[in-house]
Amino acid sequence: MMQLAQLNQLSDSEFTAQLCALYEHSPWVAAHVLAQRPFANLAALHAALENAVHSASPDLQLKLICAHPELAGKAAVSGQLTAASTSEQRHAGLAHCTTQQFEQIRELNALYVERFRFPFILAVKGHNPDTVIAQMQARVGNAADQERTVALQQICRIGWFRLTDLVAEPIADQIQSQCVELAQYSDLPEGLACSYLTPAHQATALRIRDYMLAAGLTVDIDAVGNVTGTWHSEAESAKTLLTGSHYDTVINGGRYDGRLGILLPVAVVSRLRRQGHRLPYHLQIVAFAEEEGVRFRSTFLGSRALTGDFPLALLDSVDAQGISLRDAIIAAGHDPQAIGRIARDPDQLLGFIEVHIEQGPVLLNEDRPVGVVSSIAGSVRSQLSVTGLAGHAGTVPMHLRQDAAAGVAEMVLAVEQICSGQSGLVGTVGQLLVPGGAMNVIPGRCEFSLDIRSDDDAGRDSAYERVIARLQDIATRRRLALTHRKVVETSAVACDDRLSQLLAGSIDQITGQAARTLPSGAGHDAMMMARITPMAMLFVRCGNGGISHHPDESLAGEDIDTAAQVFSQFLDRLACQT
Ligand code: HGY
Ligand code: MN
Ligand code: MN
Repeated sequence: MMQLAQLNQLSDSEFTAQLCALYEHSPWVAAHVLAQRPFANLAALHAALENAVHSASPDLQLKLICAHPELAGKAAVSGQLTAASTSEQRHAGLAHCTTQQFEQIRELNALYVERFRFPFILAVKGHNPDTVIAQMQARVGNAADQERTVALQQICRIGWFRLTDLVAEPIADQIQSQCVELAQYSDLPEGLACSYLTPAHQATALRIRDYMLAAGLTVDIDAVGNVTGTWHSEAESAKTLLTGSHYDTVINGGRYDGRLGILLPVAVVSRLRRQGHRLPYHLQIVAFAEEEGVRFRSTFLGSRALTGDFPLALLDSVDAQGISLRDAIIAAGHDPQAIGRIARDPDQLLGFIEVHIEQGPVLLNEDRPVGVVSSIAGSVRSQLSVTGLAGHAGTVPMHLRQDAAAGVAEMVLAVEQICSGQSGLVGTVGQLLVPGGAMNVIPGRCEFSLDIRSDDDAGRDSAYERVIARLQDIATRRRLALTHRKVVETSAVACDDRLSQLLAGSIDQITGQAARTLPSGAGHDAMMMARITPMAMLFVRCGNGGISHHPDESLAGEDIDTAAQVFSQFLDRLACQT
């Protein structure tokens, strides 16, 4: 593969010649971006090529669309396809489909061309004859302008897959630009919010699927929206090592939380495969669809589907718009009835390893790029509601008020005071709301959240009881009613010694420094996976004081490089023990 740096140096004619196969018989696309060199990363080059396609005249766009062959069509039968199309159609099984499939595709091609006067275009990577036929059947009824848009989008996807097969870039550049690209899919006009199964979340899943396909993985999106890429071992009966992290985010979050743990394994596997590397076990990278608990206040939905304890009772819970979890899953095109089939067989697993940003300052303060997680703090999270008496802000004397918000304000300070008094204990009120509040009305109701964590379960549980008791005292004294409901309760989890030692040995070898072991105050999918298989976690240093769950979350390229080398070394060390 050519390095992007080399491509940037080529003469104009060599550059155009190198990229002429990306867009079928249409070298003008590559020529169009010549003047924009040098490209900082592959994503920037692809964005420029995509812009060349979308900004071309309608005539030129139609010419580009018509330059494409039919799928399993006459050109394929007569061997007239370009090398790239030949390979793509062969990998999708179109050169060996059954007579019936072939006949169906031929009929659908004819119907499609008769309707639209241009060929049906699909990036067939990851497809098979049946899914190609399903796509043709789904699209043949579209409106003409819609199909023209889809055809150009598919042409750009084909171009991107071909580009990633042709040109390589430094792993840190790839991961950084993919984190930037995924952060563009947001529920917000500004900043990153990717809540479970929103349109932004679904677009993120499809882009992660494409990253996995480009890395040569077999990809599946399951009934709760987890995107799983598998690198199959040649030993069919081999066990599976799971890795991955979540792709949903908090509101106004950072671009690395969760995503690094998906993109780094994908990038490492892509390079290992191209180097002809083989593993004696299957490697599955899981992009978990829901970990943060933002939309339905239930965390770890993605990983709990794999561990077989997805909270089915929650399917009737509703989000802030009154949409049930069940309806959100169905609206995203998934089948709630199929959730039970996602559970993994623990006997088939070697373990689970999660790569994640530290989300704290320890590695930064000790000038270490990576560390091994010793344990993950457990947490108890509750939704609380305080009811007082609404009234006129101007007429009710202060001593007669039952002000719900004033009561909660005192309660928040009580949480802070109790949780400040015990090492390793933290307490947070992250949400606080006066439903339907108005400036001139004494709050009759106030809702808030409570998140208490510690790496010591007993200490956390006793702190939680003391907090609730204190909140009740405050409510009683203020003639308020307090209700509270636990929504999450996860015990602290120790990481597996054997896998952690393999990680530590990999860190020693790659960094030349004895590995630092540290606890995680943040929760992670790994704590769910620990219920069915041994797990370990690799922490990667964060910049900006270690800030996270914030747009200033940051990660240095050299630390991505180090983490990728450690991850790769870990895979090999595990292989030696398998
Ligand atoms: O809240 C947490 O610890 C994680 O970021 N979901
Ligand atoms: Mn998080
Ligand atoms: Mn996370």
